[in-house]
Amino acid sequence: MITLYHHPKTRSSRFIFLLEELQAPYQIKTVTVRRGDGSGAVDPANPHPHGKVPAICDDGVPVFESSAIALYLTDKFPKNGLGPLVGDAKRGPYLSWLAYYCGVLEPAWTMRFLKIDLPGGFPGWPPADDAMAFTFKTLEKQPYVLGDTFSAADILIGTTFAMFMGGPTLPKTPMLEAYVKRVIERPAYRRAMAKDGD
Ligand SMILES: N[C@@H](CCC(=O)N[C@@H](CS)C(=O)NCC(=O)O)C(=O)O
Repeated sequence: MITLYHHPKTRSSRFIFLLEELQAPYQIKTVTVRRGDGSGAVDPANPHPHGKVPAICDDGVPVFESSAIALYLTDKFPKNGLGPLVGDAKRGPYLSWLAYYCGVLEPAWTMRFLKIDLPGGFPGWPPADDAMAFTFKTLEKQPYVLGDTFSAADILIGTTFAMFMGGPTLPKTPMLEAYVKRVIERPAYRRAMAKDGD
């Protein structure tokens, strides 16, 4: 049984979405987190080393960081094909997009959001415009980041786009709108939102 350590309307919400897609046995444990406004506190029940969400426990074994959790869950519950397995030609692209999401897209967007720039660029990731250009180019030629196959990588990327599209860091374009629609119109997303909490 998977326990998802969750706080409503945060990065852990999309793991309810993924667990619903996977039809995995899971329970949600709602925990407190520190909020940007200084309220809230780390919950001692949360196994995440920094008290963040998401984290999961699988029979007592903790897993943290969104990309690691996505990979762990799609490997463990493969029947609905949410993540290409070892031996599948799409395994490499899948791992790349999971890592790219957390290691490139998130930091690049965060710097842009905070209006922080370095003259020579950042040492570990490209400028936000380059990362977005690559992502958009991929989605212009195919419905999902892996091609025709919806995967957990789209859960991470599509739900982030859904949240920020039209804001200062992400334009609202017909292509992006169509992608977000494909992701959030899935029945598992609706079920997840009903379980997300306030
Ligand atoms: N890199 C982490 C980020 C997790 C994260 O920052 N989560 C936020 C909620 S969206 C959080 O727990 N904030 C509370 C805190 O920073 O203590 C991941 O993707 O899993």
